[in-house]
Amino acid sequence: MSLGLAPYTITYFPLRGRANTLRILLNDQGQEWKEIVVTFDEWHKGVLKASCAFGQLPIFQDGDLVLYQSNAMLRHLGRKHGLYGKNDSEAALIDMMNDAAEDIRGRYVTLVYSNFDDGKEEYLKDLMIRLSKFEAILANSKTGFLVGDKISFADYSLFDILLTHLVMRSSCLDSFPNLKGFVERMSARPKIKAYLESDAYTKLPINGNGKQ
Ligand code: GTB
Repeated sequence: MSLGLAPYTITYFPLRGRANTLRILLNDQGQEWKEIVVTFDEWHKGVLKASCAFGQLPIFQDGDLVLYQSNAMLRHLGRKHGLYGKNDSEAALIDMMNDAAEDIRGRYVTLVYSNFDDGKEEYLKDLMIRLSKFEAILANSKTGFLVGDKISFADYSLFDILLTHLVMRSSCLDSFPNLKGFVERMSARPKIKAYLESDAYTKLPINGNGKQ
């Protein structure tokens, strides 16, 4: 994972958070990368934050290219590793799927960092509506992927956000057989399976405030 010749570097907190989809994708694609772990103490000194384009982590480096914004990183890897569909129409649909997964993630982050204990039950009700939309999309998929006949970066995004919500409420997919099947298939991909069983995954909290 972090050999000297790794072309990629992820700089992030010791969290799953916004780096986990990237790590799942890179593992599944057999890529190597280096991790630079930033402690919260280091971050609060403010020097690194001031140097970040938008004042936030993660940072993703691909040689001389330095990226901020986790979804731009996913799209970059999508383009580089054949995870962005086979034509412009599929690419547009993959963007759409990733944006819908991001809508869920954004709401999740707001809940976790602002109103977790009081807002959780209301949040889960809304989540069910959002998940039902993905359930219908997968029910219509002939391949089990969100778009086309091949995995895309949006599949990794959806998978990660589903794993996160299974931690929050282990029954959240019980009425969504297609989403359940999707999680099972993604989890069984050999490199993803190995990653999900590794300390690199199991020992990291999802969020920085102990909520999950
Ligand atoms: N839009 C940016 C991106 O996608 O990269 C958002 C980046 C961001 O929110 N970074 C946060 C940060 O740097 C850490 S991720 N905070 C420090 C600061 O602002 O000073 C927080 C987080 C935790 C867990 C999830 N999750 O589970 O999905 C998502 C985000």
